[in-house]
Amino acid sequence: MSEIKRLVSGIKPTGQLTLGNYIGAIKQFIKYQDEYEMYVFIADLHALTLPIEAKELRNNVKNLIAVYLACGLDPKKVTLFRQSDVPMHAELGFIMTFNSYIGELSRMTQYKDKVSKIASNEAIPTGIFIYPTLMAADILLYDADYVPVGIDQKQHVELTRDLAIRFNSRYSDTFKIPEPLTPKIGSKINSLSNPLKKMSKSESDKGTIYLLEDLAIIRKKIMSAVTDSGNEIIYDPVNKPGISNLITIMSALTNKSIENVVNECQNDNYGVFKKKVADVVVNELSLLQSKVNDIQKSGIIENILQEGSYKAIYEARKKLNKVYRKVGLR
Ligand code: AQP
Repeated sequence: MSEIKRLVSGIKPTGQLTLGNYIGAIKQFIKYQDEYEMYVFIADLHALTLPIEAKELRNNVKNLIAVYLACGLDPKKVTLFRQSDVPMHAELGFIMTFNSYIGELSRMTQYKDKVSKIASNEAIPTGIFIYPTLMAADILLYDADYVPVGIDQKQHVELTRDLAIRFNSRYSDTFKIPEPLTPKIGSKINSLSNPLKKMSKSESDKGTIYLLEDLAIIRKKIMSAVTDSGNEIIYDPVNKPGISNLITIMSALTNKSIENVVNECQNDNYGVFKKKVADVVVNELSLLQSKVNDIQKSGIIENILQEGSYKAIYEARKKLNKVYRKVGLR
């Protein structure tokens, strides 16, 4: 009998969750929970990478866990926890930082991207440089076989592999080498106002759909999404990124292939198609929002997090003890 594979993933509570997080990550988690053993966490330590108000962080954490549950993550199947409740993440993160090289961290596209957004007269926070080593620790603590990520995070899983291989060869076999698992459709949902750019929760603009925002505003954002020249529903991400992004959203939310979506809508113009996309998104998010509301009122969240953290601590401690023995700290 083949052993059940293990998946680890998390989302950082840096802001309100977006449709990109939903399609690229959460919907995938729901799909995988019946097939794999899963550890899903709220990456609250990662949320400190850039300055954030304590009150806002607390609020984001509360919303994130409620969204996880409302989307159908089942705490009986998935170990669901808050990263900072399991101190081994920070401890192994420290070891991983010392196991990394400045050159490889400087090559991370996300780092270069984040630095490029900081004004030249402003200081660059160290966090945006070293957070991939914490991410490596998040993954390696649990012997993950797979890490479900959107395209933007794939490079960090590759770095994790490099760090694990380096540690294993320096000290002896300690870590499982994980692989990224990227969804076929929706691994990068782009901004509605700039379809060449990823939809991100920290970039608050009219191109981002937030899962918990007013449904009328969501509809308006989709209806005013930037589209391309022409008026035909054609999937061509290079030459027609705007309409292709909307087709991807439609495909991911209806579970239809890109070809099916395009065939079904071939007689639509952009306006008609946008309305159909808006209907699908609003319908899905309206259900989600009412479930989130119920969950937040129910008071079950803290218990679920506590139970999840016990399980995670048990696993993480075993791995960290092993690491400490190998490097000479025990
Ligand atoms: N636009 C996206 N399309 C597809 N997948 C996405 N993910 C994020 N944005 C998109 C996936 O969501 C998971 C959690 O991401 P995260 O919040 O931990 O980090 P991130 O990728 O940096 O997300 P954001 O929204 O862009 O956050 P900020 O703005 O704070 O940097 C990951 O699997 C990610 O791939």
